[in-house]
Amino acid sequence: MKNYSIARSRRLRSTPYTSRIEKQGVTAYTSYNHMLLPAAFGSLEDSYHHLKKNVQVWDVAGERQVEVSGKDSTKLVQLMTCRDLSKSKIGRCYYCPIIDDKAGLINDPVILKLADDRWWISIADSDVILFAKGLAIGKKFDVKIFEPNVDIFAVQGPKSFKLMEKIFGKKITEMKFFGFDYFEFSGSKHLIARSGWSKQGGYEIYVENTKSGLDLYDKLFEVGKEFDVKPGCPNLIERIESALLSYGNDMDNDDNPFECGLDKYVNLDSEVNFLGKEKLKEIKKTGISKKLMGVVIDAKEINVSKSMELINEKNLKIGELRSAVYSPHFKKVIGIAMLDKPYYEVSQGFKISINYSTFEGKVCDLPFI
Ligand code: THG
Repeated sequence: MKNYSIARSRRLRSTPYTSRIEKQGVTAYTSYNHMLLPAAFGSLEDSYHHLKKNVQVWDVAGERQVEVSGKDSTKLVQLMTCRDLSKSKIGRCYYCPIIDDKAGLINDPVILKLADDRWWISIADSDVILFAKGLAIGKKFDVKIFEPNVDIFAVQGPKSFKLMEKIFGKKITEMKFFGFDYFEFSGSKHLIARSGWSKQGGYEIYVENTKSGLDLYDKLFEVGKEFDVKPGCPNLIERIESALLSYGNDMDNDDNPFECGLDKYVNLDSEVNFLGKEKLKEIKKTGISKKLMGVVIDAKEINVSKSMELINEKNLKIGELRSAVYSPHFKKVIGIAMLDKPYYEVSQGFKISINYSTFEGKVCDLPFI
């Protein structure tokens, strides 16, 4: 496949880390929230093995924040998500589907409660800020909504704990999963969360003071030599093996949280008010007509740049493949697919055409085990 360069402009924003990762060997970008998001540093498979064994530093500044503050901020944030935030605590992160009145997914952010009247919505790739502003205007809410200057970088991998301990001391290793706290580095306090878009463990640093953040970025590479630290980015192989969903790839506004297996983050029995609540109750009663499932395909290679049809033995379309990659662990192509009812059953077989050849595959549960 021929590779094309991507044209830079103000619309496709650089991050404070761009000049660094370009010196460090980034080889591919994607775009995320109108910003550059690194997609590869050479071989995906080499990065995957390295991430599972060591530690990497990722420029994920594309995970932009939508800050909502003011008297009605909690009401607005709750209105946008089907997850009950009434018992949420300051200093915690919450993975929350954001849905519209038809229960269609708008985004699947991590929401941080900074104060009783101040929230950060750490968004996936869609313009949540416009949705939030529209709702606030329509509801006449007393809120301030804006995109603050926050540029996240992540430290991911099993050795991230030892590396971060060298800089911040033991306290940082005691933080619980999805907790956050403030840690001092070169004269600035940084919000650091135990989170990240991999299942290999690690942290995300929400950098507000760019100068100090860049010093910390450099320090991690200096101190990290003994842990074989490398630059990296969300890894397609690792994230599919770990079944971390990607908004815009695996699901979008035409899918609801039940169809995407996000049932855990839907609370219909509490008193809280959110968009799409009645619709979700109705869907719960009548049932879903499609479901996101895992698939395993007897192939060695795949490149998904649009939905690919899954066909049964009668040549009927039974679903569509939305993300896939060759997995060195399973030694097959694995993927995430939306299967139509009644085909969303484990062991359901299908055929798929990849580069004009036909391959056999099977449906399986998510996460893959
Ligand atoms: N970190 C931050 N912001 C983000 C992402 C992130 N915004 C965009 C995108 N990633 C949002 N999507 C996800 C998807 C999954 C998770 C986090 C963000 C995740 N899920 C855990 C899991 O599936 O095991 C646990 C969630 C829970 O149960 O609370 O971590 O990565 N800042």
